[in-house]
Amino acid sequence: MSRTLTGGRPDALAPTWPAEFAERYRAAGWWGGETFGQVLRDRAAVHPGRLAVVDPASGHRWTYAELDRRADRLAAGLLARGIGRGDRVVVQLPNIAEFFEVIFALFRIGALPVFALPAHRETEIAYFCSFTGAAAYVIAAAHGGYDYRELAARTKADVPTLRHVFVAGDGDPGPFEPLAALRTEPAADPADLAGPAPHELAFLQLSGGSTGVPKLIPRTHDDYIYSLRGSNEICGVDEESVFLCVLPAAHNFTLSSPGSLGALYAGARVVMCPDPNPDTAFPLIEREGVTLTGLVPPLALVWTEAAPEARYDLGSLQVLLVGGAKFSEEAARRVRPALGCTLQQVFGMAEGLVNYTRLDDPEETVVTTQGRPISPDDEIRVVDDEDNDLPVGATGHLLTRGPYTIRGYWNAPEHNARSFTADGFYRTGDVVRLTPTGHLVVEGRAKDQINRGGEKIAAEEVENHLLAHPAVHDANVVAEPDPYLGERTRAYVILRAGAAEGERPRPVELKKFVRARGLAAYKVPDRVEFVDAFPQTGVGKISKKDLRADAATVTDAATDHTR
Ligand code: OOB
Repeated sequence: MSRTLTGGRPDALAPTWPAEFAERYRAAGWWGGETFGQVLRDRAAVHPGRLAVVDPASGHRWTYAELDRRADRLAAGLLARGIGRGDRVVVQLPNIAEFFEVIFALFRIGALPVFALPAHRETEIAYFCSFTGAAAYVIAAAHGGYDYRELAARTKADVPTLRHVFVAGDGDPGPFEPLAALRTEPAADPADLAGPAPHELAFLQLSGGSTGVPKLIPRTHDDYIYSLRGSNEICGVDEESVFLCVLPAAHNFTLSSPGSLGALYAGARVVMCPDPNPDTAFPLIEREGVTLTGLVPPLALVWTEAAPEARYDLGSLQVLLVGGAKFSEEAARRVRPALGCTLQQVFGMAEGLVNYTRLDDPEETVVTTQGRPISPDDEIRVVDDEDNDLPVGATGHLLTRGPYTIRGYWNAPEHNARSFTADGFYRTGDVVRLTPTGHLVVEGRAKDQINRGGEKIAAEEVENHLLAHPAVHDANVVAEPDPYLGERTRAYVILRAGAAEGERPRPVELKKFVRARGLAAYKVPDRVEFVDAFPQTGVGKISKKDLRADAATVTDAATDHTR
């Protein structure tokens, strides 16, 4: 049973770097002693009139001075409601300007955003709120046809620590408080805004995970800001850059590789893209002079197909970052001819390590590798099943340690014993090989996870929900290849022997059942297949390897595809 935080300092629940490593990272200049609250203050002082955030849906065009002022006023409103240093606040917002107002207000008072995705539903949100003992939850009234006020009402009824729900944007806040009401407080006492120290936690990010519930990733100001500085340098981000925020703003890729926070760190401009379709994104690229953006492989394919037909001038786009899942060589080769920009592959993880192909890498390296680490102090090991180091070129498990890779998940000592080596290397679960130039090639994955076009699904989490169905005896979820998404989910299910013909659910009913349990739609299995038994290994364990092989070869047209 996982422990739930009820009080005390959240930093105490985050494993941290041993003193000698912290000293080394500071001495090397990686950890620069900055905090997010201060960075925004500094940029607003240096160029108050430059545009920081553009939100086409609301028409907001906030300068650095305006974003800074808004963050201050919101911070005052939060403090007045008793939210302060160390409090956890679940933030679930679409790509709207207020996302930055909220997170910088929280950074400034030392409260910790917990970054939920718009796709998350009751199961995930209730878990994030209760596991972190969140004091507040920030939503938009409705988005993408979904009413977050209803989700918030149910969550608030279930989670005793949750004192506040705040509603961003112009929508009707229902029974909750609109952000606008928080902004009416008189300015906070600057002493209250002194904020956290650079080595303290900035936020909790979500892990894609391979376990029953997502794990939380504690990132500090020092380590995260270092990853931004490093990313900006590698991706050529400077104050003239314009970053288009296409994927969900809260995802680590969109936030920091180099992402919107990299852009704001550089004093550049962030343009919010309300949805990722070329019909929405392309006109924004033309109008706002977008210079770089980041996409998952399936979207990169859609954009490269749409670009030659597009009526919009995409000439400002210099760099397209593609990551989150393996980008095929063939698709990678199409990027420059179609979009006229440089491709950078990104192989990163919310736990830390981020690899990029470099702007001056030869084309072959860009299309055939997933890049090399940001930092000279990123330690990379490629090992066999017994943790023995393998020679360069051999394929094995990727372990990593470094100045922006966590030393453990938040409040999860049991997981940490498994996910980290005794000397602090993170077991990424990725199977890779190193090229002689030090670039990494992702060859596969050893973790029990499905990577559905960049969206990560822990098999165990979905299996647990299937097992809750009264007619289900056992369930195993694996990846099956998909030409567009790379992978999608297939559930193999054994029904209870006693289930009479009329009581046997159809695949579509099991999917509905999982969805009705309040799980994000992307986790609902794409296919459900009924079997009498699971293949076994020599010692009688269920062989996921054989199930994966079956899913890769047997594509039964009769299987139900409705989601
Ligand atoms: C990014 O972060 P997460 O935390 O959602 O997922 C991390 C995992 C990696 O361990 C790997 O399994 C997979 O996603 N992955 C890739 C990949 N990029 C990520 N697999 C193959 N090729 C790639 N290029 O997904 C993330 C975080 C920061 C930047 C970019 C992606």
